[in-house]
Amino acid sequence: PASYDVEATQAKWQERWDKLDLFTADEAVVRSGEREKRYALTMFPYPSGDLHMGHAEVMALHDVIARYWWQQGHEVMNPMGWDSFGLPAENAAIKRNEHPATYTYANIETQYQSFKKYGISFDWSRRLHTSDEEYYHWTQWLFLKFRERGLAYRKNSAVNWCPNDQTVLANEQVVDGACERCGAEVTKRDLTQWYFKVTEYAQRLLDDMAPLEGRWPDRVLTAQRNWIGRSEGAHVDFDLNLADGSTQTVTVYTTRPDTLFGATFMVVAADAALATEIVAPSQADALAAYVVEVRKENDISRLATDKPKTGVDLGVTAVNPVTGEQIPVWAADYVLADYGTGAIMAVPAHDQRDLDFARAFDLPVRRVIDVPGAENPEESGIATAGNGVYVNSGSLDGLDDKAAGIRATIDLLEERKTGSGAVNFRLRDWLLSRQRFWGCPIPIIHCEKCGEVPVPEDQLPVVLPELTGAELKPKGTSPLAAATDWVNVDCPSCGGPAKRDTDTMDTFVDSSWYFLRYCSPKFEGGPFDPADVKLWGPVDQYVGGLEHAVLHLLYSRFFTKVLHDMGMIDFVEPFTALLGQGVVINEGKKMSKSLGNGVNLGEQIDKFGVDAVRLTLVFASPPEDNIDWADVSPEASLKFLKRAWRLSGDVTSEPGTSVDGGDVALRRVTHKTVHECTDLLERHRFNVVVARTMELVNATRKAIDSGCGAADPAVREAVETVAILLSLVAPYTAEEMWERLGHEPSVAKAGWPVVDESLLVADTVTAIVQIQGKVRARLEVAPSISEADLEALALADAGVQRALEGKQVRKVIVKAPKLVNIVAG
Ligand code: ANZ
Ligand code: ZN
Repeated sequence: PASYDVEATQAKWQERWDKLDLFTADEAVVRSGEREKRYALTMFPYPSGDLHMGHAEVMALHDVIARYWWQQGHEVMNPMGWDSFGLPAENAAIKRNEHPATYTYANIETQYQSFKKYGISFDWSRRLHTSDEEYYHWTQWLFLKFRERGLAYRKNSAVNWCPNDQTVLANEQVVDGACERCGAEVTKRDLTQWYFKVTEYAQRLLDDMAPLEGRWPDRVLTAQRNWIGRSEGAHVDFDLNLADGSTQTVTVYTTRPDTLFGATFMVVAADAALATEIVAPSQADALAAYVVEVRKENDISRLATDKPKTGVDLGVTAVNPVTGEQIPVWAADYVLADYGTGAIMAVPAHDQRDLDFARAFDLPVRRVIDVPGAENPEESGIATAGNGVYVNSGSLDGLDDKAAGIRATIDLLEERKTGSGAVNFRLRDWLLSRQRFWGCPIPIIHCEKCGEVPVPEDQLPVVLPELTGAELKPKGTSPLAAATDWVNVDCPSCGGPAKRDTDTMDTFVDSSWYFLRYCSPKFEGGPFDPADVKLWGPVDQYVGGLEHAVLHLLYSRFFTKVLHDMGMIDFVEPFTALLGQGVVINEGKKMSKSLGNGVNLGEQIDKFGVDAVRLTLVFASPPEDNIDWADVSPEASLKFLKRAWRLSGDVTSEPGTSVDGGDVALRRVTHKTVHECTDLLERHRFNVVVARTMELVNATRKAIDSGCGAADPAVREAVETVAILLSLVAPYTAEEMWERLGHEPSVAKAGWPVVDESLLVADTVTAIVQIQGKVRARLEVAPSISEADLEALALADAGVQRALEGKQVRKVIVKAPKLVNIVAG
């Protein structure tokens, strides 16, 4: 054909690829040592609609890596599935009055067809859906194993509540005080809920980040580090004198034990049980009224430094363990109940929040560090946090170094047994219960006699009950409770009447181990076959959005460590390398319905074809950067693909023709391109790979039209190289070119071109220009330069012209490309 028919090419190759079955990863060739394994993974989607531009981008980038690995001769496992439980699909289903299952599986089918059309090198034999019974069977099994290890437990506490989604949320799902999913402002509720004990792994989650340095984006590592929030300091015990004459010890956590001599009052989180426990009867009503107000606030506003301080005097005193002074104890919102111990020693001179509080309630301020050049906070109202000389601090007086002060205080506390050095983490346990229908049921039975009883393993999975219509809707308590036949069961332990747990699990539980299931998706003896995970794991390259920096990417690390400790896997980090792509925006703004600036992927594909859309996304920017659809041109991409395609029709030499003796200039361009692209691919500079491919196409076109001509074997070599490079980005065009070049499919397995190093060496030579036998200039010229061109260059050289001033050129002897001899006089 004379022109490139995008539609027909897509249809043709979709059918052929199905038959060719190119990308089913084979354990046998890895076991035999024939090929090295590579595990390429991209985050699986929620089935809450058809694929959109964001999916298209991440898949296009990810596929470059997977396909490059295949070309390099590796056995690549590149699976895909669906994160099919959860709020996005459930909310959408409810809106349409459909059952979440019907809606979810219909969308999965739609997305599956889109994926196939999109031509990603997925291994579909490993397809999984987390909402399938055969999958969530093992989510439940893992929950029970975690519980056996003390890593899943129930407790009552004030939890984050999304009033819109009508369910609790994990801390990680509260972003700036709002629900991560719907943006509604999050409030607090007292509830008994299930937790995973992530805190037990806090230190290891930090330590194991070292090898990820440079392989994961810095901002993800930083986000995780901050989220885990390790700090070093001390626990200090204060004896409280309560209103009824009794005493009680309260421990505070501080990062500045060295300021203990300046602790002039104590503050307890108003909403902590401790406040209500210790409050004097005369202050109890004031506290209760205050707590009602505090509950309405989120943590961010509570900790804000710029807001007026509020609090209630609890009417009790505490003894400062080093000064022996009686100091007042207050309740306030700026101390959080679930951080540290929920109580602080307030050092107003050296902590601004404490100072603001002291000023608001007329509490004493005492400077204990004299910071050179800083005003005394007692007068200035500005707390000082820097290094200085200790004053009013007993045995510390005269020291002038923070670290020494901290060490000395901890020694003092430990000696007197009123405290000790301590490490604190900001990380909280992961709240996993959800009051929603579309999730994995928690496999626990509650028996009045026996308490929590795990569902026996041979009775897993606990399958979701059949509910319909209004029963499915969120109502603040779990919809599963409506299925009374399902809820009421015999206790597996005593046989008495008991009830199933009616909450479902956070969907992030499902996605915390899916990458392991892919290794043996049909395995019936456990969540995965350890031998297969040993073969494929860990994931060599993970590609996806970074909005899950402290959610999925932290939870998966936690699961991996637990499974390692259970002896089921032999690695401790799930994702060896992580690439986070930017987002596709339009006209400078995030695509949204309200702005009406959405770009429909299907329409773009219909208009320009899959390859042009993919190429546009890869070419637009480095993977990490955002892509503004207003700045790119899929039309230009299509034009380029047509240019490339046309080359394949021009080649006249036979496949397999020896390239020896082919045009050296073009060969140099080809080999330099491959050499550079290999390096660019390793560094994920995929946009530059496309640019280099474009240059190679131009050079080849020029060689055909005005250079060595289409019959030169160097032209075939160049066009074959273009096809292989394009196979990473534009698979349809690449296949079509490969076929037109006389090869059997598939170009996906053609193999990466081997670079001839001798063609990479500098492609210039030095020409010497002599006048009367004296060297006057050295010129870098192409080895193929003509005698006439070299003579002209030599005579135009500034140094040569100076030497010739006032003289007449009598004779020029040119020996291209090395020598020009000028005789003048
Ligand atoms: C006395 C002190 C003096 C403090 C000083 C700071 C400066 P990070 O680094 O985030 O761990 N704190 C402890 N528990 C708290 C709670 N539940 N809610 C709010 N604040 C709390 O912070 C530790 C510091 O935050 C602790 O050290 C404590 O104040 C405060 F010049 O103790 B510090
Ligand atoms: Zn029982």
